[in-house]
Amino acid sequence: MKKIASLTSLALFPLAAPAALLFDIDGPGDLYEPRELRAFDWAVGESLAQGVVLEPPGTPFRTLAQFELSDVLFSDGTEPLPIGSDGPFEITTVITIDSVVQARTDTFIVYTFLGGDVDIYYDDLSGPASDNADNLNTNNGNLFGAFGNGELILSAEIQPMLIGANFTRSPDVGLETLDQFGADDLGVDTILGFGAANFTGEVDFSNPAWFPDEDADLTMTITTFETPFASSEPSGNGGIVVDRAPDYGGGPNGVIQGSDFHSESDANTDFRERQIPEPKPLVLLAAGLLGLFLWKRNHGNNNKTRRNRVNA
Ligand SMILES: [Ca+2]
Ligand SMILES: [Ca+2]
Ligand SMILES: [Ca+2]
Repeated sequence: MKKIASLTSLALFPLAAPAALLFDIDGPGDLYEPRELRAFDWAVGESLAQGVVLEPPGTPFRTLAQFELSDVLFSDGTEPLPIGSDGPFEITTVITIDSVVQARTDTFIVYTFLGGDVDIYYDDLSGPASDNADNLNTNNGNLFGAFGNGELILSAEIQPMLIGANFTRSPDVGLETLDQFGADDLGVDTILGFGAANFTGEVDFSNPAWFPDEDADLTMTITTFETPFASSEPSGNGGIVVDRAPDYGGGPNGVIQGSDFHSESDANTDFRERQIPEPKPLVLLAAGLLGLFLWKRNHGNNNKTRRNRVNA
């Protein structure tokens, strides 16, 4: 009887391990096959927190962020993807986060997530050149929508979170040029600072040609919100993400109350198969572990147990 219980526990262990989630980089295309997905590593992109600058606690606001995928981490290796002006395809994401200012000091701000959406697109670049999320094109007026077009391959709903993000303003330093990537294309100064965000998303749509498994969840980490832009080209004249160009309020970035805050950002996304809690297997697992414990105590660990008693 005890042996049966211990065998049951061993048989249940695979259920406790993270399940593999399959991903096919080019969906129905022939270049790639489905492999076990671990994570997406996005290229440096950008975020725009709309109307939040210097607003007091309790103020709701929306943050938009956009990234192009640069590396796919599979269980058997990493697959680098073409980015920028390189084809033949691109995978991009557009993120909408609704938040509220939770607390702030002169140099530190924390935000609470109310919700939001993550949409991921596969674009075969068969549309106009302006559909290409090439940051070098971002200041010629063509960026608008480049990160949010193509075929929707995954959509997730951001879960509310008490403390979701933070931003620290570097104290005692003056303003700098916001666009320090190549030429200054924006002509805007900025305060200096950095922040981060972390949230989970419940996938409410996945395209089976790219994600053959039905139920997936993800954890998204925006590892940095940072000024100035030092390693990627900010979009400006062409607008950012969904609906409009940055509004600096006529002053430097991060200075005029009620204006947008524009920052360079980096992000990655971890994927996992959805784990639906089922009490019954957990009870069985507990019973199995108890059985294994009793069996080992009565057999394998007898000598050790006696020795410990002597030492004590
Ligand atoms: Ca394929
Ligand atoms: Ca695109
Ligand atoms: Ca530039």
